[in-house]
Amino acid sequence: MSSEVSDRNFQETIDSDRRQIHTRLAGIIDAQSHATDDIREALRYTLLDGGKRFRPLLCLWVHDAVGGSRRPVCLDTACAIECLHTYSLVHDDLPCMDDDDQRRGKPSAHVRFGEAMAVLAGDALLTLCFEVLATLGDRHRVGDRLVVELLKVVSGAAGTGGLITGQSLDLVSDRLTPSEEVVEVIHRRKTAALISAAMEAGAIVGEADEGHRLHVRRAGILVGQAFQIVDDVLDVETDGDTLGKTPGKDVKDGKLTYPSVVGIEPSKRRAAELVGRAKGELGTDEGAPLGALMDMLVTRLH
Ligand code: GRG
Repeated sequence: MSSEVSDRNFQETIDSDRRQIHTRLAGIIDAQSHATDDIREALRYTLLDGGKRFRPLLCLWVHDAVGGSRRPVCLDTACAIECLHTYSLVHDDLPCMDDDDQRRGKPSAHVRFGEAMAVLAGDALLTLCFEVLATLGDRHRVGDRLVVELLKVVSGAAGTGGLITGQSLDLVSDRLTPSEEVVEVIHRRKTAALISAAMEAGAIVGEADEGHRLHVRRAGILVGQAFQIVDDVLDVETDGDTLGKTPGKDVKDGKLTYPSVVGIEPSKRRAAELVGRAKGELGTDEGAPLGALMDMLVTRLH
């Protein structure tokens, strides 16, 4: 998996793919013909305004890296995963969860629309993910087998095998005995599972063989762990404007984080090491776009 890429090409590709993701997400919301104006506004607010689009980019770039030829199918798949990710942020911010009133540089959904509407918008986004995946065959020439594979991988990351267990452990993490192992379990479930699923989904749509898929899945877990460590470090080191959410919240809430267990500098080193191992799994050269996207994770720290 490799191809040379200059900084300019890299940025242009990211910008162009982000525009495509945005346009497709807007189309997905517009197609919700029965949505009330309130729900449509909440969907547009949460999904279309902000977000780095890291998961859909990984999905698309893995598809390209394995030599896939179904970009439009992959764009729908990537957008479905972004819907699911956005649901998790909307529900994570609720007063009964992390109680955060800022997200993506603006008031959280429940602050802007009220709690009930935020719960509904999150539910709608979660459902939308599976609707978009289940109806891939209506819009593209894809077989049921591919659709079922995608549904398996994404639901596996969304349910008790991933986000739900990660979040439920995170909620009680101030009462867990601090250790690197415990933090890693939480990170694998609440963050790495979905990032890995996004990458594996790109490999599935790109028709990678089982061996290749396994490497992609492993790389996804490593990148996902690095991503959450970086997120934890940024929570300590960055101001609210740059972060787009309330800084220092993990410490205030007594959350178990990587920096709280091993310290800031070892956390940074660990994130860089995990990204290096992920690139090794993929066989990605320094200059290849997928490797550069992973590096972007760690360079967010400088
Ligand atoms: C089931 C009620 C209910 C809630 C579930 C599943 C869940 C809530 C929360 C998932 C846990 C979670 C939010 C983990 C954090 C992962 C993470 C680092 C999110 C931030 O991702 P970025 O930085 O965000 O990619 P942007 O805004 O750029 O998309």
